[in-house]
Amino acid sequence: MLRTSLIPTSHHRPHLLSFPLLHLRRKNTLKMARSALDEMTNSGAFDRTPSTFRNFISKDPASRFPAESGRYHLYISYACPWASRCLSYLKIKGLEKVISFTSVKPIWERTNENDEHMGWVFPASNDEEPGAEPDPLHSARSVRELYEIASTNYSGKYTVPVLWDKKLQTIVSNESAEIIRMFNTEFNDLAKNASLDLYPTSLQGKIDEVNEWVYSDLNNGVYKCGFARKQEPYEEATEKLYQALDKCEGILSKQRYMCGNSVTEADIRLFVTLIRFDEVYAVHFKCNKKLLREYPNVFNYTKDIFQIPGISSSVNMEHIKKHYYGSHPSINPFGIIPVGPNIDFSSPHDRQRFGS
Ligand SMILES: N[C@@H](CCC(=O)N[C@@H](CS)C(=O)NCC(=O)O)C(=O)O
Repeated sequence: MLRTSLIPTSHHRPHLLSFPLLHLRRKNTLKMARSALDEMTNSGAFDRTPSTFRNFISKDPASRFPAESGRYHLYISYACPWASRCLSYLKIKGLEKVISFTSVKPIWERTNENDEHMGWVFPASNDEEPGAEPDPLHSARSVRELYEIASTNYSGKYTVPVLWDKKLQTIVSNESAEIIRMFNTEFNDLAKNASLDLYPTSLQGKIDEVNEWVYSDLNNGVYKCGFARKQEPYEEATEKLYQALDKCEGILSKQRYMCGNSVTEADIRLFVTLIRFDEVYAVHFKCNKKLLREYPNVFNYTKDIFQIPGISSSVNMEHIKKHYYGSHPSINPFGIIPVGPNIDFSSPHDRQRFGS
């Protein structure tokens, strides 16, 4: 069986060569993190480990991973914001008939009887957990098993998303930021919505700039708040989080989307965090200084993105709530799921005031 190299093979994208060992040294551990709950520095701050499989699908038929209909499968969890951004792309680009997908169950379980690892697992049948399905390709019990099929010596985290190549029986990529770029451009000969470009050349500089602070202070920022084990890193992360939300509110009071008056990658990346904010992060990750609903522009904007055709089907709030409240016993030992607030993101918004 062909194995995918664990060293990034992104020779045409050299800036992506961020070898994980540097991070490991900083964390004073020679073992890679097995789960997000292990990703702590000595100061009690949360520090996310980089992804490992970094191959690219290309529209060039001669490439190792050419864009072909029916060849690739996307494994996701509806709960996970990184996986959800890939699913959002699959839907809005009209790739449902080209790339199949499967969601795991929302609550982490033991992945192997021989050790304590907790992670993503598949249901045994279609009825076990609405939205989740058994693995259609290998009947794997866990996402961990997929990584073990792809590589015999993998020792990192068993994360979703996983973009799987059915032909070479391996993982193409487990980095959502790169999977969405592939979905945006490389399948355009097969996509129903090929003309939608969420990373147009003219806006790339702007999108990259927004992505940078949105990633560190919001997407990852909520995790830094929630997983902090000391007061100081929690407060530092909270301060940056609310500065970033205030900045979004300012931008969105002047224009419909984050990079102007057309929707871009920056909006999809921001949306996956905003949609989880009041339902989960405000309570579970202690992001309660202000709620999303208290930011009129950001709140209406979240509804606006939710109502883009295809997006609402990438949001499964039941999985989202079950996962966070049920999978982090160090934060929520009894796994109680708060009953509220059940926001209706399909209700009217005021964003048409900027034009459509
Ligand atoms: N860099 C990855 C991050 C993915 C990630 O952290 N996924 C989380 C779920 S939200 C996961 O699968 N965690 C499993 C674990 O921590 O063991 C990406 O953006 O694709």
